[in-house]
Amino acid sequence: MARTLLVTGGAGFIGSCFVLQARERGERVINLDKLTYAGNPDNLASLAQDPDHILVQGDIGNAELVNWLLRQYRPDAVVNFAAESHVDRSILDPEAFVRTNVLGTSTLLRVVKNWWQNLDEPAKSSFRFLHVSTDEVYGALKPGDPAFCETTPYSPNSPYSASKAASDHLVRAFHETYGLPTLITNCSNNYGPRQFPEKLIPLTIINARNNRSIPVYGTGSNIRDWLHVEDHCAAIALVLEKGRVGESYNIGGHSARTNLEVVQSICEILQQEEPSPTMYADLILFVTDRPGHDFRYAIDCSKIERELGWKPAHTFATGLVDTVLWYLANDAWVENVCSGAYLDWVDRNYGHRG
Ligand code: NAD
Ligand code: TDX
Repeated sequence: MARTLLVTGGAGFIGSCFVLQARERGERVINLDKLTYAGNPDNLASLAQDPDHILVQGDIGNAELVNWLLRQYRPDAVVNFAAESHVDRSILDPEAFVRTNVLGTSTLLRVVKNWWQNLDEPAKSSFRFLHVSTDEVYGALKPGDPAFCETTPYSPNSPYSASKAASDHLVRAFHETYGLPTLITNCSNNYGPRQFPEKLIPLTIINARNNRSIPVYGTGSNIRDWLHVEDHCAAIALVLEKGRVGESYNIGGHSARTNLEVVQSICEILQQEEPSPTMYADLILFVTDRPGHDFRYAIDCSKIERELGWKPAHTFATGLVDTVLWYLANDAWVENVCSGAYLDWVDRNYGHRG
């Protein structure tokens, strides 16, 4: 029988990509998603008639619901994407991040652990709980520092990364204390189709196309390592299949760029695809920096490459072109997510930056 996965947060940007890939592999997916502003069933429109994708609206912190789903569907693995994911929102409302990322993950772990303890062999030893985390838990690097590896001490700087770090520690503790067969992945900045436009790359594409200014925090010299979402999800599937229980795996794209380089590249691609009489790059506006803005992230992903044979399939150059083309071709998706609630956010985050 095909494997069953309980995926949480599977209507978001990365989770939906993982769900689509899982269905291509023939796995049955139970998708538990609260459908916050970031959760979008349109991301899964191609699965609307698929009986092996079951979308359940609900919270990972709802113990009764999670318990019922486990008993009803008996998943072979839980893959936890559910989170509040935007650093700027965590600066304006940290508690929402503690509620889902810390308390929600804690409840999910407890309920899954209680259910797992009563499984018979071989289901018990083959079960996996995979937690999707971020490179931001390691803190910020200075220009010449070596890239983050799995043994780099945690040193989170934003309420978002602190809440993700706390959830990683809980996952680790459930393995050490109860023997729950856990795995953690820590990845760098994702990009690709269906990313909510609060994040730098889709925000830049959408603002430029609408002739609105492109806000670059500070001087634009902060560095991120960009990973295509499909490469990230392929890596998660590999860790789920072959990763060593109790371990964590870093996943990166070998594509470190300054924010200004990223924004300028997008403007060049747009100029090529939809030439504008005024240059898109003229829309770049340097605005007040993000408080506590991490200067640089870089991922050493030699462990997953060496142990599991993973390599990213996309280069940033082609991946970025494909991403811009996806946004150009999907006006209806863009219009749908740029709703009233999103406009409120734009006002709250950018209104005071000048
Ligand atoms: P996203 O914000 O696009 O999606 C998050 C999803 O979780 C949404 O569908 C939302 O409705 C759902 N959700 C939120 N709270 C929930 C709750 N309490 N119960 C159930 N569902 C809930 O985020 P994303 O970019 O797809 O990120 C997915 C995961 O990957 C997160 O854990 C994030 O920390 C991690 N991550 C993201 C990136 C990135 O670059 N986007 C990088 C590293 C790690
Ligand atoms: O308007 C903007 N202007 C700007 O200069 C925004 C929204 C961002 N930025 C900068 C801040 C960052 O240095 O661009 C960089 C990328 O910003 P985000 O897209 O907000 O991502 P980041 O803060 O790096 O975090 C992302 O990667 C790690 C995800 O949102 C996290 O969920 C993930 O864990």
